[in-house]
Amino acid sequence: MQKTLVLLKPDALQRGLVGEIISRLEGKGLKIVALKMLHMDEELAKRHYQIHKDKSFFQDLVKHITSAPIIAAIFEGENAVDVVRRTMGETDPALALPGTIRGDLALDIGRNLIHGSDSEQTAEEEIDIFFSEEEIFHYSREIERWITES
Ligand code: IDP
Ligand code: MG
Repeated sequence: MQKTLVLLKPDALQRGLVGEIISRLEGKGLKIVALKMLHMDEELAKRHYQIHKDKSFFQDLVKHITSAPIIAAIFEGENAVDVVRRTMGETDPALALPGTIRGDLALDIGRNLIHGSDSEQTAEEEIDIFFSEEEIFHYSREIERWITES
């Protein structure tokens, strides 16, 4: 089953939106298989966002993500990577559709609440950065057959 990394950025915690955001992803049917709170340091932030290292917003992004604690989670489910991305909405909350997390709860591209891996490959790499094997749970849910047909 596909896994994807989700980060609730410092703005999500500061604004008291952790429950709301996790609830939306949980309600969709995705399964939480890892969850923790941490304060990212500069090294971890630069590693996680290395693909953006030459972008104009890189310094601000690193500064924001390291400014206060975050929540890191792994969600599992059929097409989890794309499902999370679509539930998050567009990167720029001003363009994100109503009904999405960013569309409903955010205004500014630098305060867009949530990170979600953008491909299966990226998800695997990002999960490795944030979680050890022992922190990832393997369990079944009785309700699964009411969420997924096969
Ligand atoms: P994503 O979070 O939707 O995957 P990315 O393009 O991977 O978006 O960018 C990573 C993060 O960098 C975004 O979530 C956002 O916080 C920030 N960011 C992206 N583009 C801009 C920009 O043009 N100005 C300011 N911040 C940006
Ligand atoms: Mg991205």
